[in-house]
Amino acid sequence: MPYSYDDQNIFAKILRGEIPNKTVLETDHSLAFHDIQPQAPVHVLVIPKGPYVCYDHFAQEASDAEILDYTRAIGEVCRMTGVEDGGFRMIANAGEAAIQEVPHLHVHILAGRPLGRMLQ
Ligand code: DGP
Repeated sequence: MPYSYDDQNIFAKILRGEIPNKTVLETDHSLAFHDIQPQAPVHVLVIPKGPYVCYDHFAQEASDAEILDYTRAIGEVCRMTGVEDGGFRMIANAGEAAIQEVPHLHVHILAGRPLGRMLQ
C-alpha cells in the first residue's frame, strides 16, 4: 500500500522546531520526547526523523541505518526512563482502526504505574 506523508502533522512541526517539545533523547535519525497528554507517570513518544506514517511504511522505506538507530533509540529510552525495573508497555497505533491521531510513526512508552492487562 502506498503511503502519503502529511508534512503539516504536529510531529513534523516538532521535528522542524516549529513547536517546542520536552526532549528525552535525540540521535541521528530519532527523537524522543514527553507526551503532552501523559497517560502514565512515564509517557514518552519515540519517533524517527524521516517522513514515515506508520511502522509498515518505515519498515518498507527506511534505510538500515534509520531502522537500527530507531530500534536502539527506543531501547535507550526504556533504559533512560528507568522503566525496566517495574516493566513498561510499548504501543504504536496505526490508522483509523487504532485511532492514530498523529500520522507520523511514533512508539508510546508507558510506565511508572500498574498498566493492567491489555490482551486477554
Ligand atoms: P496516537 O493516538 O497514537 O496518534 O497518539 C498521539 C499522541 O501524541 C497523543 O498521546 C498526544 C500526543 N501529542 C499530540 N500533540 C502533541 C504535541 O504537540 N506535543 C506532544 N509532546 N505530544 C503531542
